[in-house]
Amino acid sequence: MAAEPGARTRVLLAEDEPTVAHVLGELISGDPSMELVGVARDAAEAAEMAGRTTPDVAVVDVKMPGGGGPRAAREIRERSPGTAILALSAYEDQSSVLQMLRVGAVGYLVKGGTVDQILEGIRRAVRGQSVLSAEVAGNVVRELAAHLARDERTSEQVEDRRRRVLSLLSGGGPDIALQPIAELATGRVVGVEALARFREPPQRPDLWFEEAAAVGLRTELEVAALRSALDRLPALPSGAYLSVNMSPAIAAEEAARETLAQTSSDRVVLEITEHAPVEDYDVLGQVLADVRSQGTRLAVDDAGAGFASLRHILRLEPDIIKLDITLTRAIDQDRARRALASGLIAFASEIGAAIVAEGIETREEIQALQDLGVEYGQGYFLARPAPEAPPAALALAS
Ligand code: G
Ligand code: MN
Repeated sequence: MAAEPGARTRVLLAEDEPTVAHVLGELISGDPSMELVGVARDAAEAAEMAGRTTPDVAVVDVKMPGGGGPRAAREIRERSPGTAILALSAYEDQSSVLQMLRVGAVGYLVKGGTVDQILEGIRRAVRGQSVLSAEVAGNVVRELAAHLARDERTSEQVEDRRRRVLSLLSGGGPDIALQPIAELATGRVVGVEALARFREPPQRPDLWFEEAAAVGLRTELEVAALRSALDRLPALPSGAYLSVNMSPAIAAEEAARETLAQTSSDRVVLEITEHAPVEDYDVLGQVLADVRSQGTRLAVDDAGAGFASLRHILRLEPDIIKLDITLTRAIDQDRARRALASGLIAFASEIGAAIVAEGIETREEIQALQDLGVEYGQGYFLARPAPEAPPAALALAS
């Protein structure tokens, strides 16, 4: 609801961490166009204060006690329907963001944003404009934009998505395509990556996983994909390993741990993407230690593309480092890519890891990679992902 011209924007802060509450409180009271009407420490208190003070904006921590941000947001809306709710989080947690939006938050701020970003976020919320933190990762922004664009976020739509994911799961999960990983010098197939494929829209695997996450079924979908992938192991050329994908957040989930415990072996490589942040290295480390003790090797996927590269790789101590497709692309024509790749290659040999280059599309890229000392690769130039398992060796026609 728009404040009257000249009137100060009345802001309620719902935040249980005292230091954050203090800093934000100071920030809001210090701005001449704003007035802090209260600071609530849990969801129930936030609802009560909102009912009493009917603020223009409520800034709500997504992880607060007493049912968390989503409960606080829901109850604030009930007691004070004119209040615009802004979710506040310590990190880019996609599922909390989506939950908050579903119960009616108009936007999202990341703690640690600049003073200006936070104040501007509050001003935009009161003008009825959507608020997106600049720090929210790209895929989250896409999801958010889609959500905010919909005026009516009906529970029917959520139910419909959920049903589609559940129906895929009850049908045995996604299809699997197999793409060989070959020794570049000989074409010998050393491994095969299993990739999830979807016949139904949105078809793109990343979008399917995002949709599943939005309806609380991400773990289920990842585990289904993992199981379907592991089923293909007997079809592989003898001696080739099966490389399966998993996001770091899922690795610690009970269902994933069970599947891994049942199927880990020295013919399995677990690829952990570098695109997603790792929230707890200790937990992830323990899970990975368990599967590695059964012979499973560990690969860092998409290296050079995402989060905290070297620190991440260093902590996971992988057996294999997969160079991201964006580093391989036209590497023969680009010194900067060669420099970055050669840094990663030196680092890999330092820690005793093998390098696999992803996304090779030309002979020239293979040559440049070999000149840099890369032994293994995969990509359309070698073979596209296909439903059937590849042969034991690829013909690298010259
Ligand atoms: O995140 P991950 O590296 O596991 O994903 C690999 C994706 O890249 C798969 O969807 C696969 O189909 C695709 N892919 C594999 N090889 C190539 C390639 O040579 N070029 C392009 N553009 N994509 C590829
Ligand atoms: Mn992968």
